Amino acid sequence: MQKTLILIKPDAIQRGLSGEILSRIERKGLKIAALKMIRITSELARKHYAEHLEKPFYADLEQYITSSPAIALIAEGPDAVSVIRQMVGPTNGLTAPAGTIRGDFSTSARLNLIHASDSEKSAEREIAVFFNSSEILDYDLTVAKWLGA
Ligand code: 3AN
Repeated sequence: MQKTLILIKPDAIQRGLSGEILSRIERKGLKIAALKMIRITSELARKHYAEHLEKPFYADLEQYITSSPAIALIAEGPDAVSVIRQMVGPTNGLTAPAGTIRGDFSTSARLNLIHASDSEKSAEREIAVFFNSSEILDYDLTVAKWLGA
Protein backbone atom coordinates (compact mmCIF):
# COMPACT_ATOMS: atom_id res chain seq x y z
CA MET A 1 0.00 0.00 0.00
CA GLN A 2 1.20 3.51 -0.81
CA LYS A 3 0.20 6.88 0.57
CA THR A 4 0.13 10.04 -1.52
CA LEU A 5 -0.42 13.71 -0.71
CA ILE A 6 -3.21 15.52 -2.50
CA LEU A 7 -4.14 19.20 -2.38
CA ILE A 8 -7.55 20.29 -3.61
CA LYS A 9 -6.42 23.77 -4.55
CA PRO A 10 -8.21 27.11 -4.02
CA ASP A 11 -9.74 27.26 -7.51
CA ALA A 12 -11.36 23.85 -7.02
CA ILE A 13 -12.97 24.95 -3.77
CA GLN A 14 -14.09 28.31 -5.19
CA ARG A 15 -15.61 26.54 -8.21
CA GLY A 16 -17.44 23.97 -6.09
CA LEU A 17 -15.39 21.06 -7.42
CA SER A 18 -13.99 19.70 -4.15
CA GLY A 19 -16.83 17.17 -3.79
CA GLU A 20 -16.39 16.01 -7.39
CA ILE A 21 -12.64 15.52 -6.90
CA LEU A 22 -13.03 13.76 -3.55
CA SER A 23 -15.75 11.59 -5.02
CA ARG A 24 -13.49 10.47 -7.89
CA ILE A 25 -10.79 9.47 -5.39
CA GLU A 26 -13.30 7.54 -3.27
CA ARG A 27 -14.99 5.86 -6.25
CA LYS A 28 -11.61 4.67 -7.53
CA GLY A 29 -11.35 2.66 -4.32
CA LEU A 30 -8.64 4.59 -2.53
CA LYS A 31 -8.82 5.09 1.22
CA ILE A 32 -8.74 8.59 2.73
CA ALA A 33 -6.17 8.35 5.53
CA ALA A 34 -6.22 12.05 6.51
CA LEU A 35 -8.09 15.17 5.44
CA LYS A 36 -8.25 18.81 6.53
CA MET A 37 -9.18 22.24 5.21
CA ILE A 38 -6.35 24.73 5.52
CA ARG A 39 -5.26 28.18 4.47
CA ILE A 40 -1.80 27.61 2.98
CA THR A 41 0.64 30.21 4.26
CA SER A 42 3.54 31.64 2.33
CA GLU A 43 5.91 29.59 4.54
CA LEU A 44 4.01 26.36 3.85
CA ALA A 45 3.90 27.13 0.12
CA ARG A 46 7.66 27.64 0.04
CA LYS A 47 8.20 24.30 1.81
CA HIS A 48 5.78 22.42 -0.41
CA TYR A 49 6.98 23.96 -3.70
CA ALA A 50 10.69 24.02 -2.69
CA GLU A 51 11.72 22.71 -6.13
CA HIS A 52 9.90 25.60 -7.87
CA LEU A 53 11.21 28.52 -5.78
CA GLU A 54 13.53 29.71 -8.55
CA LYS A 55 11.03 29.21 -11.39
CA PRO A 56 9.67 32.30 -13.18
CA PHE A 57 6.11 31.29 -12.28
CA TYR A 58 6.77 30.84 -8.52
CA ALA A 59 5.47 34.27 -7.39
CA ASP A 60 2.14 33.75 -9.18
CA LEU A 61 1.98 30.16 -7.94
CA GLU A 62 2.42 31.26 -4.32
CA GLN A 63 -0.14 34.04 -4.72
CA TYR A 64 -2.65 31.54 -6.10
CA ILE A 65 -2.10 28.73 -3.60
CA THR A 66 -2.31 31.11 -0.60
CA SER A 67 -5.24 33.17 -1.92
CA SER A 68 -8.11 31.10 -0.49
CA PRO A 69 -8.53 27.85 1.49
CA ALA A 70 -7.39 24.47 0.20
CA ILE A 71 -7.99 20.88 1.30
CA ALA A 72 -5.02 18.65 2.12
CA LEU A 73 -5.57 14.91 2.17
CA ILE A 74 -3.73 11.64 2.08
CA ALA A 75 -5.04 8.88 -0.17
CA GLU A 76 -3.89 5.32 0.37
CA GLY A 77 -4.04 2.24 -1.85
CA PRO A 78 -2.05 0.01 -4.19
CA ASP A 79 0.27 2.19 -6.35
CA ALA A 80 -1.62 5.24 -5.01
CA VAL A 81 1.01 7.71 -6.28
CA SER A 82 0.79 6.73 -9.95
CA VAL A 83 -2.93 5.91 -9.82
CA ILE A 84 -3.76 9.42 -8.60
CA ARG A 85 -1.32 11.10 -11.02
CA GLN A 86 -3.10 9.35 -13.89
CA MET A 87 -6.47 10.52 -12.58
CA VAL A 88 -5.15 14.10 -12.23
CA GLY A 89 -3.60 14.36 -15.72
CA PRO A 90 -0.73 16.51 -17.02
CA THR A 91 -0.02 20.01 -15.64
CA ASN A 92 -1.75 22.04 -18.33
CA GLY A 93 -5.52 21.68 -18.25
CA LEU A 94 -5.72 22.87 -21.86
CA THR A 95 -3.95 19.77 -23.13
CA ALA A 96 -4.76 17.28 -20.35
CA PRO A 97 -6.82 14.39 -21.75
CA ALA A 98 -10.56 14.24 -21.20
CA GLY A 99 -11.36 11.85 -18.40
CA THR A 100 -8.65 13.29 -16.15
CA ILE A 101 -9.55 15.83 -13.46
CA ARG A 102 -7.57 18.60 -15.16
CA GLY A 103 -8.71 17.54 -18.63
CA ASP A 104 -12.34 17.65 -17.58
CA PHE A 105 -12.37 20.83 -15.48
CA SER A 106 -9.31 23.06 -16.11
CA THR A 107 -8.17 25.27 -19.01
CA SER A 108 -5.00 26.53 -17.28
CA ALA A 109 -1.43 25.43 -16.41
CA ARG A 110 -1.57 27.31 -13.10
CA LEU A 111 -5.18 27.07 -12.00
CA ASN A 112 -5.21 23.32 -12.40
CA LEU A 113 -7.35 22.39 -9.40
CA ILE A 114 -5.30 19.69 -7.73
CA HIS A 115 -1.81 18.71 -6.65
CA ALA A 116 -0.72 15.10 -6.30
CA SER A 117 2.74 13.83 -5.31
CA ASP A 118 4.81 12.71 -8.29
CA SER A 119 6.83 9.91 -6.61
CA GLU A 120 6.92 7.88 -3.41
CA LYS A 121 9.81 10.02 -2.21
CA SER A 122 7.89 13.27 -2.85
CA ALA A 123 4.83 11.77 -1.17
CA GLU A 124 6.79 11.03 1.98
CA ARG A 125 8.25 14.56 2.06
CA GLU A 126 4.97 16.31 1.25
CA ILE A 127 2.92 14.28 3.76
CA ALA A 128 5.34 15.46 6.46
CA VAL A 129 4.90 19.09 5.29
CA PHE A 130 1.12 18.99 5.78
CA PHE A 131 0.40 16.36 8.45
CA ASN A 132 1.77 15.16 11.74
CA SER A 133 1.52 11.46 12.53
CA SER A 134 -1.45 11.86 14.93
CA GLU A 135 -3.55 13.23 12.04
CA ILE A 136 -3.03 10.15 9.86
CA LEU A 137 -5.62 7.50 10.65
CA ASP A 138 -4.97 3.79 10.45
CA TYR A 139 -8.20 1.87 9.81
CA ASP A 140 -9.59 -0.87 7.57
CA LEU A 141 -11.92 -0.19 4.66
CA THR A 142 -14.64 -2.77 5.16
CA VAL A 143 -15.15 -2.98 1.37
CA ALA A 144 -11.45 -3.78 0.78
CA LYS A 145 -12.22 -7.39 -0.18
CA TRP A 146 -14.40 -6.09 -3.05
CA LEU A 147 -11.65 -3.85 -4.41
CA GLY A 148 -9.31 -6.66 -5.37
CA ALA A 149 -6.30 -5.09 -3.70
P1 3AN B 1 2.19 19.15 -11.44
O1 3AN B 1 1.23 19.70 -10.40
O2 3AN B 1 1.50 18.75 -12.72
O3 3AN B 1 3.11 18.10 -10.90
P2 3AN B 1 4.45 20.95 -11.28
O4 3AN B 1 4.83 20.28 -10.00
O5 3AN B 1 5.44 21.01 -12.40
O6 3AN B 1 3.08 20.39 -11.86
O7 3AN B 1 4.05 22.45 -10.96
C1 3AN B 1 3.47 22.79 -9.74
C2 3AN B 1 2.41 23.81 -9.95
O8 3AN B 1 2.99 24.99 -10.50
C3 3AN B 1 1.36 23.40 -10.98
N1 3AN B 1 0.34 22.52 -10.43
C4 3AN B 1 0.83 24.72 -11.44
O9 3AN B 1 -0.14 25.25 -10.54
C5 3AN B 1 2.09 25.59 -11.42
N2 3AN B 1 2.76 25.63 -12.72
C6 3AN B 1 3.54 24.67 -13.24
N3 3AN B 1 3.98 25.03 -14.47
C7 3AN B 1 3.47 26.25 -14.69
C8 3AN B 1 3.56 27.19 -15.77
N4 3AN B 1 4.28 26.91 -16.86
N5 3AN B 1 2.90 28.35 -15.67
C9 3AN B 1 2.18 28.63 -14.56
N6 3AN B 1 2.05 27.82 -13.51
C10 3AN B 1 2.69 26.63 -13.57
